[in-house]
Amino acid sequence: MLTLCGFSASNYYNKVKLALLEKGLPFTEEQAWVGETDRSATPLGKVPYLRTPQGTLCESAVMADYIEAAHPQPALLPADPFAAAKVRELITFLELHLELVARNLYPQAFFGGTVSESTREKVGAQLEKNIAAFGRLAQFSPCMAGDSFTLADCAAIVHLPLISSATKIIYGRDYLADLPVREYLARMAERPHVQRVNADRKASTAEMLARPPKR
Ligand SMILES: N[C@@H](CCC(=O)N[C@@H](CS)C(=O)NCC(=O)O)C(=O)O
Repeated sequence: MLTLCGFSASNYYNKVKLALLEKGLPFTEEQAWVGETDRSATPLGKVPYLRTPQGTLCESAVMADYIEAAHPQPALLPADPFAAAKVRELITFLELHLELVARNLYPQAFFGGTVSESTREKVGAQLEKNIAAFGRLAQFSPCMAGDSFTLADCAAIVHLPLISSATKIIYGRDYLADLPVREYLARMAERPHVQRVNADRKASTAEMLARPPKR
């Protein structure tokens, strides 16, 4: 049995949770807020982490690969090595060049902090460039990597809304507006497991924001 540890407001947690749900695998959830994680499982204190019968794993990409290799059906990666690499290319691009860059805005966008003017400018320019490049890789037809639902969709469904919201809040404009992201997310939200992840996310976000501030 697998245990996914972390909390449902986290986009990286939800990427793995969606993959588990779409694969129909039994798993349990163990709530661990940032600051309350098992450091033997996640040395940087990040979530998610995964308990498996053989031991623990951190880093969501590693978990997704492990889950896919241990439970190949239903497949969330194409069997063809090149097609599978194209799926991973989209995930890496989304996380390294979009989400991790936009993450610099989250303290102000979502947590009542402030980001400096120079960060605001630098991140804005990087996002503009990286999102245009992402638009040349992403297919949205109807899924991220073409016809089939893959791990790239598990990533896009959880990361893209955050990038839209953060840029809307900080720059007054959704930097993803030129791509068919809204239509894509609406299409994906027809899937029952996406609805479950989104409902859990809302409940967990409310719980997170109601927690007493860290000292
Ligand atoms: N590369 C990591 C990123 C995970 C990540 O950044 N998680 C956030 C929550 S969404 C976190 O734990 N932040 C707390 C921290 O970095 O200390 C992964 O893919 O699992």
